[in-house]
Amino acid sequence: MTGKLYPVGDAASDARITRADYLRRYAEAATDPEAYWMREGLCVDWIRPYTRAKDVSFHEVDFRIRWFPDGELNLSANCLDRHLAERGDQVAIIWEGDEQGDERRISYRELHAEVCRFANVLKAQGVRRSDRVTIYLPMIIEAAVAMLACARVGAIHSVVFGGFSPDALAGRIQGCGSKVVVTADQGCRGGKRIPLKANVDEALARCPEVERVVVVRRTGADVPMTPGRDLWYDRLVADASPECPSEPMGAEDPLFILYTSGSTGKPKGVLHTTGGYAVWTTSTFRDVFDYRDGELFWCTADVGWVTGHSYVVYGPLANGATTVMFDGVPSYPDHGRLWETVDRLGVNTLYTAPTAIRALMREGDEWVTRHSRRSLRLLGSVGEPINPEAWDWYHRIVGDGRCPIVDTWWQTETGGILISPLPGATDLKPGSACLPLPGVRPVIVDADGDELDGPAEGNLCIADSWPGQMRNVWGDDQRFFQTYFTTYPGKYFTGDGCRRDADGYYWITGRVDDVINVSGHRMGTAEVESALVAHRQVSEAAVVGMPHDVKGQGIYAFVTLNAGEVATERLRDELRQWVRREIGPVATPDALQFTPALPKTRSGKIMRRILRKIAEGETSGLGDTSTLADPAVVAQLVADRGSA
Ligand code: 6R9
Repeated sequence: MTGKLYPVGDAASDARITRADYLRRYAEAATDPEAYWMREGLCVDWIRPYTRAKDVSFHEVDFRIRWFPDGELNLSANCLDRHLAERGDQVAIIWEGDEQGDERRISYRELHAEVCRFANVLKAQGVRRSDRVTIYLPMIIEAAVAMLACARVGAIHSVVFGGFSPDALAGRIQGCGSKVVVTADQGCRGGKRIPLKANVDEALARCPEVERVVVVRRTGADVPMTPGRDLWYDRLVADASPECPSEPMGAEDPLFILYTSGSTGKPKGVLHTTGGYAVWTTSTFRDVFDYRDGELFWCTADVGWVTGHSYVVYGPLANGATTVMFDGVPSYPDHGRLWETVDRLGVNTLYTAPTAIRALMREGDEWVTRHSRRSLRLLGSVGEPINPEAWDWYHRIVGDGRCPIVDTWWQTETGGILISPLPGATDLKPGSACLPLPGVRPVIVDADGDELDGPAEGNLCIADSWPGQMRNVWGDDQRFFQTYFTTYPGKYFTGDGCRRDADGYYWITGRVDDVINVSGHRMGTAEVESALVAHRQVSEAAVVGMPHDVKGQGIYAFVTLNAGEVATERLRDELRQWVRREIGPVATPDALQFTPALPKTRSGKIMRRILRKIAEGETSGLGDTSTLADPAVVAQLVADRGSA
């Protein structure tokens, strides 16, 4: 199957990159990467020009990933200062609140001044180059300000999603040793309040190293302030100077840490550095979204995820775009929210996740068609595979069949988009992320690590580096190499399965490791399991993904209780709430099945393959169960399935 084809057609007529351009650039980047990147690197402004582009080896003996290594730049200056002369009065960010029509606009000049003020605040609080700052904020302009202020003074930001629990927050603060936390009194989501400051207070009971908490007033709620530790953002900023020179940063100096779930252990602190990340987000934003001056770009992701870093903040601002920050949800106050907002603001590109598309599709076309959506030119999708039905609805109903869809495949680790159509260059196939960007070399390997040619299905690796690649796991060099470069030596392993069709198009089939993709958010099965076993009545837990109509994947937990404990409906609810509190709402199990035992091999390994099948409801073809220590366990699991 190669899928239905949507030819480029009209989109090509005024596109900046045509098919011929794409093919030429792809070939150049493949044959002479050094020359290609020496030129492409100039999409950002350098304080000190680099004299070479690429310095990389994926092999253990001389392992290194360095891009533009002797260059110096500042990403905050690239996002702000360099636009002041030409577009100082242009709106940089439109903030759209949780309540429909609650808007705030900030120009490049104003944003520059605000970032300088907050950068001076950080310095006054003792923050220096390479210090870590944890940002735990809602989707408000101050979140972008805090990120850019860190980048300006050379501090490393670690943004933690506002939906994470105090526990998860504490782990991430300790993980990178932040001494400063930036938060808000409360957040607002779908009409509800999120107690951000209270969560910070709870987390900090376990983080004695934190010296300062800067609190933004979002709702004006009365929150307790710890004297000597907690300070109000507005007071600090009001007294600070609106001028702050940006630190010249080495291209390989760290820019940020972002924690993400892996298949084992605690979440990893993915480390990105300055130069390569700047070049990758700047150039991919420009090319994939074919951004034109004066347009309005809306990525609905939260800054707590990598998509928010790269395509709400850095990519758009480095390009001098106007970017929308949305502090609400697509279902509030009703299911027409996105389209009402698209019309009211005049959005040209909408970039969102399949889970949101599927949820809205379920509510019926009326919510969409009662709004004009005439401003839309391009639609984007990210975070998980988009099923062809949802793609078709997005294209036909939301885009009235006029707007190309860019289905962009990438990861926290990749910094920015790697595989995606270009709107004027690529014929589209619903459900396929299509083709690699110039400089990206995907390869499909089989279980033995052999590269497969032509049409094939297997594990997705990337054969060579690109500038936006992560550089390390914070505080654990071994884990970086071990996680990504040992499964298939000499290649970066993505953790995704993938098919390549006869036209060379890539179809991502989902994770092949123990990561579950819930509504486009990564959850490690190990994290949910350790939360469950922390409950005093639980003995063992195994967690797998299950198909879910809206979320893509849901979380299915198998739980065994301690001797003497009784499985009840109440305990099932309690355990689901427990996980929600321990990690956050995204981790709440959708199904929880009590079982007297888990299926294990004789060496004691849980056979997840079998649990996955049971969670999928595929109880007939369970495959070979003869290696199990106790095959009777499986019959019991199947019999009890309905109870979850
Ligand atoms: C950007 C982001 C990464 C994982 C990735 C893959 C899945 C992302 C996708 C996609 C199919 C797409 N994924 N985009 N799968 N088609 N267009 O989501 O980063 O949170 O690190 O998740 O998401 O499985 O490996 P992250």
